[in-house]
Amino acid sequence: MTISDPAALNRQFGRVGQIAFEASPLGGTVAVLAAGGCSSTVALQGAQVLDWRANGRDLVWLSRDARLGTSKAPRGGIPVCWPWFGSHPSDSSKPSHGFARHRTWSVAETQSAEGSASITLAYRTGDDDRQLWPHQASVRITVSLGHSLSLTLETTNLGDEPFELTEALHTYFRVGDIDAVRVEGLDGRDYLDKVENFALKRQTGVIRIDREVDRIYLGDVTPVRLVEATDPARAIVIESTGSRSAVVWNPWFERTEALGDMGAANAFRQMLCIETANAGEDVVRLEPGARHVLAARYSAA
Ligand code: TA6
Repeated sequence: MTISDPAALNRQFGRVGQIAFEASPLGGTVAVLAAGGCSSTVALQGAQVLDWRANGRDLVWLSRDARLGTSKAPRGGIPVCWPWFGSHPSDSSKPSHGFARHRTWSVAETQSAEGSASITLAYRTGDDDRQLWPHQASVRITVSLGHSLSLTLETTNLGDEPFELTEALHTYFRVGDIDAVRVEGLDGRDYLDKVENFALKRQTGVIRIDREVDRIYLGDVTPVRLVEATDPARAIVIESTGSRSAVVWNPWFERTEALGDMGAANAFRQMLCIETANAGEDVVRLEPGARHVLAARYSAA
């Protein structure tokens, strides 16, 4: 049984001054991590990181309409897309980005040391998931806060048959102004342009956002740097392992309106998703008993 009562979680997993469980004003239970002057909030719903504050800055964007405990995952933070990324490969009636972001995860363990704190949340597929995905698996995510924020997403095949997995850490970074943003590190990479029906294209130079951008970059995608021209010294560096794809997404005007949960018509100006993924042709095949680990580390200058 999943324990989500904050008092019970604090007794079992709380770490004085570093990890506390609370009833969130958004609804639902969250863990608040504090370490080395940084903080981060992780919801049990979807194991979704809701914020990350470091060097006095809010680095992760969350819609002002975000709520926990509804049938929709909060827009923003770091949703976990699992066990498929985007539309289901053969049945578009199934939920976008899989079902893990809609489930309540259990707390498996917490750790703390001077300057660092981490929490591991776990989910095991069950009867409720069978119609959506006919496999058995366990998934664990460890969110570690210190000088950087790290997420490690580990999938184990608990069934008797192999399965294919796509997934992503769908990180919404907060930016000052989208017009001043550039993304470095993907020059020369091929990408699938979702805005143009998955046309295969090649990136030349840095990425600038001046329209709807929805791309799956393929191949060697680490490290990637998110830089703002107004303050180039304060870049965010994204390093990944277990990934051969990265997604860059900004919905721009029309998609923002269509989404309906971005909080404001111009909210897209303050966010950019850079997602560490196994997506596109980067599909993971897991044999019975096998394990795959996808990990991202975010460091803010
Ligand atoms: O990662 C980019 C993307 O797959 C886009 O195509 C976009 O629609 C977005 O994720 C958000 O998906 P959601 O299901 O959260 O509305």
